[in-house]
Amino acid sequence: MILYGSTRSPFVRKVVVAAHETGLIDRIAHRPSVVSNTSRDAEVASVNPLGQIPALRLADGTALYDSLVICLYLDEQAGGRRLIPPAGDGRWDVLARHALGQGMTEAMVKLFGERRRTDPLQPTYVAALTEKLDAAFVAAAGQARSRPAGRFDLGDIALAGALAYADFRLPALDWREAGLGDFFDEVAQRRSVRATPLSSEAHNPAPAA
Ligand SMILES: N[C@@H](CCC(=O)N[C@@H](CS)C(=O)NCC(=O)O)C(=O)O
Repeated sequence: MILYGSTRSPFVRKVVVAAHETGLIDRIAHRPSVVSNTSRDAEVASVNPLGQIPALRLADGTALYDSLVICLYLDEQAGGRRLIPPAGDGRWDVLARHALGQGMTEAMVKLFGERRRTDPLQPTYVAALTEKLDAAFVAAAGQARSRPAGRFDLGDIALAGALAYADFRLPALDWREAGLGDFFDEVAQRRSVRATPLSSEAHNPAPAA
């Protein structure tokens, strides 16, 4: 399997954490790829017509994207059930929590993009993104309070990734204030999380997300 991605992408990072957690990391070849809203990479686009990372190319040529689809594929390859239950209430709970973490991350990527604009910020848009994130932090903190100790499913991976991305790009966002500090401090100890820090590596000079 070839994974097209960058160490600065929170969506790629979620997939890499999932690959560690499912024991499949050694079966993945990493292809560093530079993309942004305004620069398309031909090789990535040959796998994902949307031009986005992460994108996964299987040995038989099958292309898989986006990050959720890749995570579900990895879980199935590992026998299922590690990251998400195959059916029932538990599956919907994980997917809903994943959607919250994913939505947080998407809002942060937009907010980071707005902060980097050289034309005047759009205060209404920035305020709307900030309000969305504040509400999401409170909702996630409520969910984290009823989380069984040691659980690290796809929903937890998405949330942990969103919080790590906040520290990476938007350190002024006060998610700890909402009550997510204990959750993050626990999951930050996991080998999969420690092995996959977000970074602005040299091969990827233009911030893409
Ligand atoms: N929904 C996608 C989002 C992926 C995404 O937005 N990736 C960014 C990099 S962090 C990207 O490829 N941006 C370039 C673009 O959107 O054209 C997923 O979860 O995989």
